Amino acid sequence: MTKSVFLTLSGRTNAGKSTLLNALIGEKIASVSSKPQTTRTRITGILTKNETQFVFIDTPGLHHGKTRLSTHMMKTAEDSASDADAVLYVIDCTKKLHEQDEKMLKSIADRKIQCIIIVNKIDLLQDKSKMMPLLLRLENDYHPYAIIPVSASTKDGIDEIMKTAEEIAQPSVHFFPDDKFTDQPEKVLASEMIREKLLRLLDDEVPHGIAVTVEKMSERDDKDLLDISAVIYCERESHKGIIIGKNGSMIKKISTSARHELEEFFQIQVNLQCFVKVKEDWRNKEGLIRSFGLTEE
Ligand SMILES: Nc1nc2c(ncn2[C@@H]2O[C@H](COP(=O)(O)OP(=O)(O)OP(=O)(O)O)[C@@H](O)[C@H]2O)c(=O)[nH]1
Ligand SMILES: [Mg+2]
Repeated sequence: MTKSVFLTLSGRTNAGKSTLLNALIGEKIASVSSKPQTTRTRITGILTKNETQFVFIDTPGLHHGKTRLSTHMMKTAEDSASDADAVLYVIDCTKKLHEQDEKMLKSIADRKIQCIIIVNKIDLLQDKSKMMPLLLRLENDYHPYAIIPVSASTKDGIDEIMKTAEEIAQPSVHFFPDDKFTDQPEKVLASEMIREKLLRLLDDEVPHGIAVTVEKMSERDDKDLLDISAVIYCERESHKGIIIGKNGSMIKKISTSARHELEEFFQIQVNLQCFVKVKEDWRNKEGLIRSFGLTEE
């Protein structure tokens, strides 16, 4: 008999949800960076082990944002929680519990959604007993199904999450082919890999105003080469200058780093062309947000 379980990854921005998704799936499908608000849409990671199919849904982190894009991101995060069999609520154990954590955990408990609290980044704690007060408080205040301390970076505790997810799985058909590990189209995966490099290599001022679309992705007939052409959108001429860099040095660095990851992921040589264009204030323009694929409609 086959089984399946849907789990939504929820939590504050930077808690490590996307790192955890990649660790659970064993493939890098979600962008990770030290900058807040890295994830913008929901990303599904799929893992089929024997009879059970695990579907993990990564969501944009909770934050206080003012743009329309932020509003969409928060709606995506909130809607995703109610769609799943359980929520994996991710907390960074090196930070104090945030008011947004408390609100969200309470709302999950009130809605009787099964909650597994993941206390992440334990590799950063010298003294593990330091997290005891946090664990006790979480247990007392929210009565979750389980609390699991993990390190998404070192994969410590990942097995425990899988075991707990297995307990929740219900008899059901598999909703995805057993060999599939994400529902993201290849063009979206590629644009996210490029956006991740931009987030990592650029200063704080620019990254939030960036969107990347892959316009073309095709394999040559005569050789093993994948041509990818991408457009990087930013909000200001001055940002365009920063992205391109002196004599094109920054865009070259970004392209090279993205190309390496694309080649590893798609297992083929890649010819990557990146163009930079300015679209002012796109994060407040509904039509543009939609054209970048950042809404669910
Ligand atoms: N030391 C350590 N760092 C971690 C761990 N998990 C994530 N990080 C780091 O934390 C930062 C944020 O990780 P992400 O996975 O992008 O966080 P996120 O929750 O998806 O963030 P948003 O997409 O903005 O909501 C990155 O720099 C990660 O490398 C961990 O277990 N240990
Ligand atoms: Mg993320």
